[in-house]
Amino acid sequence: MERTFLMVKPDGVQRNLIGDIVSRFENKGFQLVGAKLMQVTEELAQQHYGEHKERPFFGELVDFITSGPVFAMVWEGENVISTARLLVGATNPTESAPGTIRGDYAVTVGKNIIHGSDSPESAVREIGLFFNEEELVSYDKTMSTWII
Ligand code: DAT
Ligand code: MG
Repeated sequence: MERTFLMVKPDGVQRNLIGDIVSRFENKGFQLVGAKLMQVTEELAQQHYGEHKERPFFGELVDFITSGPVFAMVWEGENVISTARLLVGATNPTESAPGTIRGDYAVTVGKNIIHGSDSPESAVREIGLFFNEEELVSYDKTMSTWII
């Protein structure tokens, strides 16, 4: 079963959006397999956002993601990587549709509430950066037969 990495960013934690965000993915039919509130270190931030290190906003991005606790999660489900990106919404909140997390809660690209892996390769890489294998729990829910 496919897995993705999702993370409520420091703005989402400060704005008390963890519960709402978890509910959206639960209600959709995905399954939580790991989660923790944590402080991202400078080193982890630079690794996580490594693909953006030449971009002019890289410094701000690292400062922002380390500015307060984040809520890191791993979710499982059929096509969860691409579907979670749909629920998250476009990167720039000026373009993210109402009904998406960013569309409903965010105003500027620098404070866009949530991260979601953008591909199977990113998902594997990001899950490995944030979680140990022992922190992820696979289990069956009887409800899953009503979803897929
Ligand atoms: P996403 O988070 O949708 O995967 P991304 O990987 O292109 O988007 O960029 C990572 C984060 O960097 C994004 O969530 C917010 C920030 N960011 C992206 N483009 C930016 C820009 N032009 N100015 C400031 N921050 C930006
Ligand atoms: Mg990205």
